[in-house]
Amino acid sequence: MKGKNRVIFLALSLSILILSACGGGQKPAESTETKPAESSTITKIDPATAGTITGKVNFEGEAPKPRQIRMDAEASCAALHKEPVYGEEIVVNDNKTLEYVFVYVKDGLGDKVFETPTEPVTLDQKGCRYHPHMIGVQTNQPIKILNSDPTTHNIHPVPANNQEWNTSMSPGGQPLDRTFKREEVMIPIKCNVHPWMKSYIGVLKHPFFAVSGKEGSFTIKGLPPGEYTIEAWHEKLGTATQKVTVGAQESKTVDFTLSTKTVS
Ligand SMILES: [Cu+2]
Repeated sequence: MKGKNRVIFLALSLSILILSACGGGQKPAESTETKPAESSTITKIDPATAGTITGKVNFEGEAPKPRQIRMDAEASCAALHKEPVYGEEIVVNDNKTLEYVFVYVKDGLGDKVFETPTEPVTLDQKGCRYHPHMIGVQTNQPIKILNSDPTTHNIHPVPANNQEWNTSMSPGGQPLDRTFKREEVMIPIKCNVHPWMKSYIGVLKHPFFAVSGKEGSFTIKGLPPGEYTIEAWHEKLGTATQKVTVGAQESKTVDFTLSTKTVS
């Protein structure tokens, strides 16, 4: 390399080095953590304008035969049941609707911030099962986890967007208090001791969600007027979405249909 070229080459190399040192590093991962809101920014639910969405989640097709759970591997669990126990992954009600569908406002609330409830949602381990099978909470809302069984459980959420943890809970021990900081639909929960134990927790930044019940119905109350996308999420049958406009004090019906064909 000749004199002048060499100088240019050296200068270029130097600037690349400086650039890499200053700005070439990895950007910190963008955090979607929800901090407890300042009271001044909280959107208060106004009962004079709040709307409601109610509906049902219908099941189409032939209901799969309920799967019997065998607890023989753990005598202390089996001893807690006189009747057969069935899986809750697909529960088709007598009226051909589905239980345990998480229905929530997926889109339409913009940047609105809602108060974090201080009241915990309880998740119990009873009869070597989770009760209830599915819950919803807001980000940073406490979840109170109980062990009502005479056996040890090891509760283990397996989130994709939140902190993973697992904790052993012995019989008669203190309840656990836990929170999730980020939105996630849904977090699977398992027990490291009993492979048949499974539940789901939906975590949202707002209070507009519900879990369909024994009649397959759900109610989402207190919605500010607006245009919303509502999603129904089922652990085996996939999701369905619908758009709905809710006016002041309006009550809208949104029904969903899921089948073994809707699995996405
Ligand atoms: Cu367990």
